[in-house]
Amino acid sequence: MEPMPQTPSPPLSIRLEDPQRVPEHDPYRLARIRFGAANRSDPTCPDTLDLALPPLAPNAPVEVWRATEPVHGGFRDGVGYTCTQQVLFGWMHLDEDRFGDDLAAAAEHAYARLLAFHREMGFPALLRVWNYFPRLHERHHGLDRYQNFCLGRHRALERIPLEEGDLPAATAIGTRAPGVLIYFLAGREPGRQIENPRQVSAFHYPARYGPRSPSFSRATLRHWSGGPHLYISGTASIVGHETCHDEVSAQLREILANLKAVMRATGEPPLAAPEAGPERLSLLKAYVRHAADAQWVQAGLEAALDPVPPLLLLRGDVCREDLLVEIEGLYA
Ligand code: 3EB
Repeated sequence: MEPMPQTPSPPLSIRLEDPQRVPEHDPYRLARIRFGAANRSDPTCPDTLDLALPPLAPNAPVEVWRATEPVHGGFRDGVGYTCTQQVLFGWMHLDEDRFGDDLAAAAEHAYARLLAFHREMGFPALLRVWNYFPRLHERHHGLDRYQNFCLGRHRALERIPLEEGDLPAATAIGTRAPGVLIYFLAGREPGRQIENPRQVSAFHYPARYGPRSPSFSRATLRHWSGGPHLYISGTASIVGHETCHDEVSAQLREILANLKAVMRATGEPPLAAPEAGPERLSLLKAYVRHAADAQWVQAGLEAALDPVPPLLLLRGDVCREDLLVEIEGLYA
């Protein structure tokens, strides 16, 4: 009998799922990301991470990355990973005390290791990175910890052959529990980096935001056989390089305009269609500084988007003290 012709699909899906329905083991699972009070990782169970990002709505879902082929994984020199023929998920969970509270040194160490790891594994294209660490606004050596993080990340990145235009999409958010957790998605072939015409590229921010600019692009567009994915970075109420609005609902509207602008900047239908906006995305993750603002974020999204995509509201600190909310998105 001839095999059924299969519709090609991208090598992974990323979805929010009911924790009751997520099995303990799944041979096709790349990642299971849970949200709560503490950071936890287990080298013997490298597909699972617990992040210290408390959900701000009842019945918190789990984020599940599922592959189209069986996954294998392991843990090597501080890096946990899972992979298929086409994609690599990897993470590092660092105890900062080893670095004497020097987050620049910790970030430089983590990035040097992660960058070497995904290349050695044969997945040279870093598509998307998530960075979580505590006490984001605390000051050290004349800089806040987010600026120290940017400095260390920059130092590791400048040692490898990488152009500005190759920087991955990213998220960097403050937690309230110890531990630095960084995880990423890498592939065999690069995606296309997308910038937002409404915003100065983060890697060109002026020095007043820190001695080294944040090393990330606004989004990565990857055409998998089977369809495009757009991985949109954490997006805040920034126009040009400046924070706009001091009220959460106004910041949310600016974020929605930025998300739409990033989609348009791909220049490709259906993402760039004039009528296409964030309601076309398949996942939104909103980080809210003050838990009490979650209701305004939820209400604002419901008023602006029909339908509201699958949404996860998390408590997290955004990297400038005047930013109250930040939203990342996925089109898949
Ligand atoms: C901004 O646009 C908001 O340093 O990796 C968003 C996403 C932000 C990623 C990062 C920072 C980062 O500047 C902050």
